[in-house]
Amino acid sequence: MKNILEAPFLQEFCRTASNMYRLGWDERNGGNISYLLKKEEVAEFLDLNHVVRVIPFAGVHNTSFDAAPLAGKIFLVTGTGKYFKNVERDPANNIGIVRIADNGKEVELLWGYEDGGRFTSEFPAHMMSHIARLSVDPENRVILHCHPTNLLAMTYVHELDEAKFSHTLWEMSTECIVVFPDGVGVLPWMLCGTDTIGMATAEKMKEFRTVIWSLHGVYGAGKNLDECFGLVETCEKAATIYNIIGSRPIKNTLTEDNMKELIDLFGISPRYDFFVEEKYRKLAK
Ligand code: 2HA
Ligand code: ZN
Repeated sequence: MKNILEAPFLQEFCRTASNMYRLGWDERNGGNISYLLKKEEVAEFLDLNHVVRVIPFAGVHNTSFDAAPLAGKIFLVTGTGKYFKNVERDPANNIGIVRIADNGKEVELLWGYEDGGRFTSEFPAHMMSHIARLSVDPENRVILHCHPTNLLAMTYVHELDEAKFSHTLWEMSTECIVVFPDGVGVLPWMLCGTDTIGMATAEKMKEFRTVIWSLHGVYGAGKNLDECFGLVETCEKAATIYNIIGSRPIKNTLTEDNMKELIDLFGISPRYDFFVEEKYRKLAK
């Protein structure tokens, strides 16, 4: 059996947590990541018949969430109360590898959380989001939550209308419409760590890979850690530009005609219903 601390998927996970910390997206114990692993890749490093302990979902928060659609799937997940700052230095205490039990109500710990810890309090939101993303994209493996400063600031001053919020982000740099043509979903402030916000997030995840939690942070989804990280990074960059502009008068911006040129060049299909001009709105499915 190879050393789990040398597993490429674990090392990449740790580096991602460090990068998120250094960018200021994960202060204190803020944020969480769940990464759907391939059984074969885990089997090279861990005995899949050895369950360290069984952890019920219900813990800090009560949950009626049923993870049965994910039964048997293995996830690498950040621990509750743990700091992203410490993940890379001490993975065994700060993250864990868990398998969803057949009853859909608990997980089997295969490795990690060595100080007796457990998965993030946002676990139901993560698992519900995985179920939602997998239903529209079987390749989706990552759900990531964090508190990027500028996106968060933007939710204090921008209307929380999904179409307007997405459009503003698209205007803030040329790359945006290419990286997230699906726009961003926006939820109002809701109590975190609950099934309710989990279900609302998952519902949005059927349409969007990015879901803004107003006055709190963001959820991102993706096929791999790089793609998911890059998505949040691009949204956060756009929000940074929005905040730097502030209330100064706009003299130039990306127009919808500019966006259409990018759409045609990259062969993407954006949320045309988020456009303003009728000639583009007509193209909405
Ligand atoms: O895990 O970010 O939303 C800490 C959080 C909760
Ligand atoms: Zn949070």
